[in-house]
Amino acid sequence: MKQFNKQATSLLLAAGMGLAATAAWSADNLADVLKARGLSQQDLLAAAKTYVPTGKRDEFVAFSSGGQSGQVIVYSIPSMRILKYIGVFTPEPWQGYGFDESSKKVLAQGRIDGKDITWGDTHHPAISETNGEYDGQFLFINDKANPRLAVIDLRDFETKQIVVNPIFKSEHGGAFVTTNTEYVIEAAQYPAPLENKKFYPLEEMNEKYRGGVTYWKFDRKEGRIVTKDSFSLELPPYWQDLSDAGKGASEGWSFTNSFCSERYVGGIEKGRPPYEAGCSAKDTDYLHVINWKKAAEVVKAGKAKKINGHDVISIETAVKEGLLYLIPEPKSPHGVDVTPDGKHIVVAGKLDTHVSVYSFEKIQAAIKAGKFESKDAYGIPVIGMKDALHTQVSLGLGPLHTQYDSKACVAYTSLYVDSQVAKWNYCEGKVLDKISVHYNIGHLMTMEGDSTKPAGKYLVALNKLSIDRFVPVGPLQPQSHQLIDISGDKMQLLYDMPLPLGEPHYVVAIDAKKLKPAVRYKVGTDSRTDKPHPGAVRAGEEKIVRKGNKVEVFGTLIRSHITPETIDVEVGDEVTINLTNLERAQDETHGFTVSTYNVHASVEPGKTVAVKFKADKEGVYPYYCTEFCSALHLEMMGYMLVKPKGWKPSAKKELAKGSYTEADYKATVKKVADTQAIIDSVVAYITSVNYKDFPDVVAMVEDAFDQLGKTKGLKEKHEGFAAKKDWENANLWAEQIWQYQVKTADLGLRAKTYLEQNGARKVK
Ligand code: CUK
Ligand code: CUA
Repeated sequence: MKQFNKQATSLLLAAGMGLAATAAWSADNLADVLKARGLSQQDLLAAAKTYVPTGKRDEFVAFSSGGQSGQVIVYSIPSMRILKYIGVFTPEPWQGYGFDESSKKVLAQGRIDGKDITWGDTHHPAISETNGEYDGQFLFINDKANPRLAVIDLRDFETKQIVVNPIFKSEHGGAFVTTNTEYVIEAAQYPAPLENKKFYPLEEMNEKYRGGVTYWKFDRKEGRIVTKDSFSLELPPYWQDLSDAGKGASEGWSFTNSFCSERYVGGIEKGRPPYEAGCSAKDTDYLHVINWKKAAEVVKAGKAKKINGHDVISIETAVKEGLLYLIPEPKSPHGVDVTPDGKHIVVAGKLDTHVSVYSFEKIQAAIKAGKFESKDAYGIPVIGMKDALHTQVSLGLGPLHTQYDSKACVAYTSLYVDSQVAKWNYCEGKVLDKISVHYNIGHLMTMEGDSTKPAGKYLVALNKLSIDRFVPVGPLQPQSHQLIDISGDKMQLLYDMPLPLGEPHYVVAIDAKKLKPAVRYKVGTDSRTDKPHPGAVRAGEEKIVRKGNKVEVFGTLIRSHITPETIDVEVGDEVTINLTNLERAQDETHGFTVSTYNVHASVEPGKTVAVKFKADKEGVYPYYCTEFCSALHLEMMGYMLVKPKGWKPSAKKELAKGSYTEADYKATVKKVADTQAIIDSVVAYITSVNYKDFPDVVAMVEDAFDQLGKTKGLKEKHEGFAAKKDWENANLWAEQIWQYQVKTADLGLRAKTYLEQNGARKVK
């Protein structure tokens, strides 16, 4: 503590001195602020460790399950700033997810028995791995409620695929990846008959109900799960819970723990004690130890049976082929976490104070020697707990999940009942430190802490209750993620973060430098398939095609207009509007909606998206861009006119005219000349430096000239109208030149600022 105070004081001093030197922006000094806000020196230190100044970036990016929101939450560490919500199992309007045609198709992959399921209970995100290290390419996440798994591509942070588990009715132990992301593991939770739509009474639990674990084959090149190459292992009707893939020493194996190996069936309404009593009666449950590499070969050899068209290895075959073993684990365990070197497997029993550390070497020795203490009711060999244990450590009440540090042998385990995190040494089996969290922690997570190379530094506690931490917002309270500094011997609580979007169960964090997201799409890309979109067009190719009662629009978006600006249809027409964003500049996203037709698209630079609907109501419907994309964003609109069938105008009528004068025209022409002078000076600067070394600037410059290029022929046009003294047309076409100039200048100035701030050099 003394040490800490000294540190804090010198920090305070240094900061104070810094302020004194540059305090022009504020009359405050640090000591006054601390006093006024009631902050301690320790608070100040925590703030300094988490604060990311404007313009700077965080070190790690976290992907959190969004729980019942069916989404993924992306935030960065240590500032704990939220960056994005990714729509996964649930429609997400901002991204157009579920409101445009391509993303509807992704959500439709998640239909079960032909029914839309538009919510999910996401639990465990997993980042793709290469040699057991996070590679930052893909993210997987499971849906416990409706057994599904989703693939998110981290090039654009979009959900690309949803697969439905063919044999489970619920699941929990996913998503966990093997060390080179060959497979994504997903284990069942509540046992049920594996055949779809098959009914058996609960009295036949032992015979007809089954659990299991599915190995989803992942094709990294395609970025998709290949369902036909995926397979499952049938398991007894124990309630499989969490899984983890072996690594290093245990490469090729996977581990899935379970509870309710009692196979109890509750029934309060029948006078039977409830599940919670019957499912925790025994002192031990089973850890499933599975040789997935060998299992894949067994499937290849044709030894699996088909259930619902999916390859399933029966328990009998699994035992005969030596794929499946059980080890007792105390007591109603929850987490199973393989150590970074793959030599140990840590299991925590919710109702036991201990964590059990199993030795993979001992497990293998027992298997080789054929040394089993018994067989379970399904004939699966059971390895004796003593024969497999490395050590057991008493940590506290309600141990759940474990994560690892960059320091050898150091692990962190959440203590649900104690509301604490325990830091301990799994090699020597001793407790090192404990810290209180607020409150009732479920998962915890260290940076890259479930990979072969944990990065240490920070730990996030995912607390189930926030109780008194935040400003009250009603009975449904925010979730509470707490950031803890684990760089020293003693853990230090740094920051409380409320999460307002469903209960996150698990989160994974990756070094931000490993992520390589794109800033734009190749023009005309369907982002959900990564292929060229059939509705894409380039500038000048826009058109409206009618076939019977089908109207298809091929349009474009660029600041600040939508082409076309009028869409005429008849009542009952089926309307498809394809839109391509022609921008190359970073972050120039346009949105699109047609009023009251429940469609929305987010169209990032280069993307092509379609919205589709039936124009079933006669009337006038504005459509517009939904992202504030430029000074004239509000003008980025058009009208869809839904006319009665066979409607004809009664008499030829013209659009109303303005009352422009020669003076108006001359003023506009002058404005155009002045703006051109600004553009010329910016262009002179940009071309005087090495702008070609900055890809973002090159894209901006390309866009700028694209905009300016559109003025071609317009000068002749307005001069032609001026010669005929048509001041309205002369003025408006001159004005249109200015509109393009403004966008050019806007981009040019942004490029100039970027170059100045990023150290561009003069070139000859
Ligand atoms: S689970 Cu929720 S606290 Cu689904 Cu991994 Cu443990
Ligand atoms: Cu495009 Cu607003």
